[in-house]
Amino acid sequence: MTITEHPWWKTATVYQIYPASFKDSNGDGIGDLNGILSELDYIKSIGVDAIWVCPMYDSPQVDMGYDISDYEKVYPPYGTVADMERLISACHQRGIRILLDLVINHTSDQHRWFQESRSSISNPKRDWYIWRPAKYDSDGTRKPPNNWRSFFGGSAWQWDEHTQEYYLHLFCAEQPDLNWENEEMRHALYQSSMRFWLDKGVDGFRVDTVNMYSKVPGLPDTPVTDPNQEWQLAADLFCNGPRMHEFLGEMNAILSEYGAMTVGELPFTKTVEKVLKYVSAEARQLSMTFQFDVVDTGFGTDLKYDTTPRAWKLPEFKDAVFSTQRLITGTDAWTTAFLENHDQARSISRFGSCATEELRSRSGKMLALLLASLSGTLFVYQGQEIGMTNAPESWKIEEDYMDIESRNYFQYVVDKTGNDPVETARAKAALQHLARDHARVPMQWDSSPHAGFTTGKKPWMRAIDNYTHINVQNQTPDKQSVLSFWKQMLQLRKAHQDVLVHGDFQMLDRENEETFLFLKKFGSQRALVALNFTEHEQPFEVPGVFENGNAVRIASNYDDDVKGPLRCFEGRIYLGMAA
Ligand code: TEU
Ligand code: CA
Repeated sequence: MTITEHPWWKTATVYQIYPASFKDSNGDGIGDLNGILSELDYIKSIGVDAIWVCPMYDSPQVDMGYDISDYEKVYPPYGTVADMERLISACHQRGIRILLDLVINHTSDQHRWFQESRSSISNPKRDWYIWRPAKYDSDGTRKPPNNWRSFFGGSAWQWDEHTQEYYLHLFCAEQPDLNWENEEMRHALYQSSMRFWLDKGVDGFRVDTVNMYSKVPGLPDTPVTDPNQEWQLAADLFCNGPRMHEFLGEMNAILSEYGAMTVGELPFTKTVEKVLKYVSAEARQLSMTFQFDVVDTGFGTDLKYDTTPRAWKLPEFKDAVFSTQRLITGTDAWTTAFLENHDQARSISRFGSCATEELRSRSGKMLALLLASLSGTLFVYQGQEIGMTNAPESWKIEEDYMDIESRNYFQYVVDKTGNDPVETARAKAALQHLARDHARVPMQWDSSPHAGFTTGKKPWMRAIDNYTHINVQNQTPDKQSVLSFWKQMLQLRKAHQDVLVHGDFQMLDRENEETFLFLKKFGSQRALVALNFTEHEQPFEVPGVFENGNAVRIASNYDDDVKGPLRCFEGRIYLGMAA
């Protein structure tokens, strides 16, 4: 099959699983592969077509498995390679495809390649990572090779006493960046991380930080954008480097032998021209990418958590949606739709409301309706289908938050401000609103202790107390639940896939700060989507986009078919022919 005919993944909905927090099968408090296996029928019942399993490889878990020490082994608390083989075939038996997470910008510092690389300057694998000598100030103080900041704070360079050089780590010091300039390394990497699992039958990969493999030659300093900080965000120098497309071409040659699909994470890439180089079918690089425009809404511009809750207005959100939707208009490219993943706080808490149970349920359904009507491959994150929320304000950063990014940021603010109460309270509010932790809590299965996630005494991370009423068991038989609504929306999306999955997106009310109206177009088919992002009634009339004004309301998160104003967090889809 050529990539331009309709491959399976275009109309697919993918369900993302975070192994540590999905389901614990043996009571040790850590989710595992057998836990996933035991819930495949549940996953199937939602109506999804594929799962994406976050890193389940062997790892010291400094960054929750994004620090891989062996691509060909499974992290023992999660299970074994044989368990993975069983999971792959159990998925396939049910007609579910399975994607793994391909994390190849860096490895763990415990990977044997890095152990060899750091053992001496003359080791044959020395050049498999990015080593540089120190720079020295006029007063003889040792300095890293450049001023780049790591994503998790501090310099992106780590001094190695043993060989007296620095190595580069864009993420934490335990995640050294691989040197993609070294061809031998690349081929060993493709073999170990890709072929090993493709040979076992996986259907594709979510590709971590896919645009950072090629860095700007010479690794120069980045211009100082924030003079108050020693280390600067250097994204323009380590994203989308000159050899990126050559490397992806090499990878694609292997992936296409297996017909594998890829979805690459494409941060810091905003212009359509740049994105199209990754996702146009003709370019043969990646099947699709995750753009960050939508999930970055409300982030601080330099530091993500340097912000306050809800520091955004609806037009910005709409522009972000538009920038991902427009990728397929008049091109051969493909796109994705998502509001959550393991790096994002919960969408209801960010874009809806959980002030009351009624508001949570209403806004959760409105967001489901939005996602179901966007073009591209749809990704749903575990717990999103039952409308899980952020952890409450009562949670303590030092005790209940586990993510290295959250903890490092909070510590940075404490240190920088001398523990200033106003500044630390602001940082805490930002984390309560945006931290990655909110997605990483135990999945809420039922109202038994720890949300039914584990039968053990203590989960690795605390469950959110609202599991007593927000859980799979409650919502499954309840026709009015967020879960039941998601199931309906996924069916509706399939039933109208031309216009909902493949249609061109046109924004109708950009300046409106309360409602979001857009049109989807496919041939002469039209779908009008109307969403109220507030608790208050908002004026609305079906605009003159349909032939003879004829349109059928095919979906809503309210039962009665009212034509007038949009009620509290109401969402509607109307279908008709072009005027
Ligand atoms: O995230 C990479 C990524 O693009 C970061 O810039 C992201 O914005 C980060 O989470 C900062 O908030 C991937 C994984 O999804 C993430 O979980 C890992 O921590 C990271 O790569 C390192 O492998
Ligand atoms: Ca377990």
